[in-house]
Parts: sequence; C-alpha cells; structure tokens
Amino acid sequence: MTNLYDSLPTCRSPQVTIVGAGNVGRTLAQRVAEKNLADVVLIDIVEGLPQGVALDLIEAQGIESHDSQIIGTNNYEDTAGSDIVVITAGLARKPGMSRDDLLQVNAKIVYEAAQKAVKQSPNAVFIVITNPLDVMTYLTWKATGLPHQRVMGMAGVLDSSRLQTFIAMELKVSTADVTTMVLGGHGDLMLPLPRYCTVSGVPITELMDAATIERLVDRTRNGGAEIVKLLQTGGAYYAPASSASLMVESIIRNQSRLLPTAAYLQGQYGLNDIYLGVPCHLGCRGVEKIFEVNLTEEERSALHVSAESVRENLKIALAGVGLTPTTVG
Ligand code: TXD
Repeated sequence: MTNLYDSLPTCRSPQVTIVGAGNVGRTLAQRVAEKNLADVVLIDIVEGLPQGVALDLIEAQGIESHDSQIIGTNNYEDTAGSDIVVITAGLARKPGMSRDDLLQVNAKIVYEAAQKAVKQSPNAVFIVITNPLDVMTYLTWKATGLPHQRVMGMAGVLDSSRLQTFIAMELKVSTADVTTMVLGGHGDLMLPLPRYCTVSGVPITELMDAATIERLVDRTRNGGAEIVKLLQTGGAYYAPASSASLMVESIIRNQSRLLPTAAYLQGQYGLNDIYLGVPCHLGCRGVEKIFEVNLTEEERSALHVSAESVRENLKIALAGVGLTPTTVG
C-alpha cells in the first residue's frame, strides 16, 4: 500500500495537557475527550497513574464515539506543543481544612509544574485549577513568563454554576433559563452578584425575597466546603471539571464566551497586579477582553476585601517559591 501523505507536512488535532491525573484532572480529560474538543495528555508525578487513567478512558472511545487520543505520562516531553495546559496538580482539601491551608504545599507544586510545562508548550494558554486558585494563577503567570492574557484561573464558572443550580432548585425552573455571575476571589469572600442573576432575563431580585437570595448566596460561598463535608475524602470534581471544559471549549473553538475568569487586573475595578475573578471573553488568544460591570459601593468594597485576602496569601506563596513580593502592590 502506498502512503500518499508521506511527502506532506503532518497535521494534528488540538492538544490539551492536564497536569495532575487526580479527580479533577481525569474527569476533565473525560469531558474534553468525549466532547471531541482535543487530544489529551495527562501527566502526574505518580508513576502508572496517568497511564492507567488514560488507558481506561481510551478503552471507552468506541462506545462514546469520539476521536480524541488520550495518553498518560510522567514525562513533560510528551506534553510538547500543547495548545492548552490545565494545572490541577496539588493536594485537595481535607475536611476542616481551608483552601488557604493548602497554600505553601501547592505553591511549590504548581510553580514547578508550570515551569516544566511551558518549556514544552511555549504557545499554550494556561488554565489553573489548583487552590488557592487566584494565588496559584498568579504564580503560574510568574513561572511561565507568558503574557498575562494567556494565563487564567478557573473558579468563577464553577461558583456561578453552583448559584445557577441553587436558584433553579429554589424556583423550580430549568437551569437553562438561569444565568448568574460570581466575581472575586475563589474563597469565602467570593462576590455573587444577585443584581446580575436572571431567569430568562428577569432579575432574581424580582422573583425572590432578600432572605432567600442571601441563603442561596451563602450556600454558593460554602459550595466547596459542603461537598468536602459530604465526601469526607477530597473535594468536588464533576462540576469543577465541567466548568474547566467550558473554558477549554471557548478557547479551542475561539467562541469568545463571556465567562467569569481569574484574570490579571491592571486598574480594572480599581485593582492592580492581581489575579481575580472578573467577567472575560475567552478566545483562542486566552483572555481577550475584561468586562467592567457597574458595581455598587458595597459590592466594590466587597471585591476589594476579597482582593486583599488574595494579596496576603500571594505574598506568602511567592516567598515560598523564592520570589520577593516586590511587585505585589
Ligand atoms: O474551582 C476550583 N478552582 C477548584 C479547585 C475546584 C475543585 C478542586 N480544586 C482544587 O484542584 C483542589 O483544591 C486541588 O488543589 C486541585 C486538584 O483537586 P483534585 O480533587 O483533583 O485532587 P487529587 O484527586 O488529589 O489530584 C491531585 C493530583 C494527584 O493525582 C497527585 O498525584 C497530583 O495531583 N500531583 C502532581 N502531578 C504532577 N506534578 C506534581 N508535582 C504533582 N503533585 C501532585
């Protein structure tokens, strides 16, 4: 048989590297592959783990009818030329542990992983998932040396999706009709914005009393902890993986979805030199645009309080990886 293509340059599908083949990483690999978004390279520090997960996932390829290749590896060279790198490596929260307790240990893991990954994929867009999210995203930006538009964090999509679910459950309407917006840092100080949440265009402030809204907002703020408490062995991963796959899709398909994303701020919302959750257009170049929505005085000061807590942790994390926090304002 003659291979007619031997003399032509090779072509390839988009490729997503996922660092960390734990719960979030492997579930994201499944979502990306089954949605036919890209080939997937799963990399983990534990030998055999990413290989086993990848083999298990690819053995369902025929049944799930997708064309994505999935490989597992412990070697960064196998991740070369990726279009997107998603970082999930690190430790998950244990019951009673706050996100910020994870700070020091995850800082080192994420910083090193980002350095190794960018060497192999200098043109990639990076999406960070590891907690504490806003801090780890800043560290990844520092570690990679990439333009800030190509480094972002996933949290707002998840927080918004949780609030969307709770509103739909409360009003007994389809989640498809509910849109929500949660800004700020991914933590207890996140800023759900009920004024910008609607059911088919009707603000929820017209549909629920203030006490009900506050209850749902509170449940959203504690959404991660609620699941940790139930599971007892680690944190949420189905909804986080779905949230990350939405961002991957918007970037790979250049959809310019408007999604709450941890993005680098340079004066927007009165904040500088910090990664924080704000509404962004995500396209093939990463964060294509940051939207500045009008905030009340109260909302704006809540956003600044959230930013302050991120800054405190950022100083500790930067020091943890041997960087002086001179640029942190
Ligand atoms: O909204 C969000 N951003 C989040 C964040 C939602 C859910 C989970 N969130 C955080 O993601 C969570 O607090 C953790 O920091 C990460 C990963 O959560 P996951 O539940 O996937 O944790 P696992 O199952 O413990 O998986 C972590 C994997 C595990 O397989 C380790 O062996 C691996 O990370 N790991 C590494 N891989 C590569 N390189 C290094 N150095 C490394 N160290 C650990």
